[in-house]
Amino acid sequence: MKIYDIPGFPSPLRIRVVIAEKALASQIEFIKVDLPAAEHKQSAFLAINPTGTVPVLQLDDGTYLSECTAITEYLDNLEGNPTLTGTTAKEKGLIHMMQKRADDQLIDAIGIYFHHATDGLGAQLKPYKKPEWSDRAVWG
Ligand SMILES: N[C@@H](CCC(=O)N[C@@H](CS)C(=O)NCC(=O)O)C(=O)O
Repeated sequence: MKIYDIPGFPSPLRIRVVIAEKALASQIEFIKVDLPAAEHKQSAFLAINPTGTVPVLQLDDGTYLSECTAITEYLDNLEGNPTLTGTTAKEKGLIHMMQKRADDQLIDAIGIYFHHATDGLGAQLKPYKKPEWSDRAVWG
């Protein structure tokens, strides 16, 4: 398997934690995507993930999986302990609920604030900024 990501960014870090917890590092090759140089907005990368974000997991059969929740679920369903996404119906439901809440109400809100209320990744990568959106991110 291959992971397209860049060290030090929050979403790639989420998956690196999963890989560490599941002890899968020896099975994964990391491919660095140069975000500051906007490599993730070029056609070659958009062909593997049209949303233009990292991380992306490439399976050995060539399938590409993006979105941290989907990658986490895939890796968790491979063999090995611990189980991260639940074993019973109740655990799976509760963990899915908390991941969705964390994404929608925390991580997305921080991202909106970062990209629109600060310089973020720079004008070249995010030319469109709407500072008022950061109020929505902070105050709900
Ligand atoms: N919903 C996505 C979000 C991924 C994401 O926003 N990744 C950031 C890095 S932390 C990214 O690629 N940002 C580049 C950009 O937005 O231009 C996921 O869960 O994987």
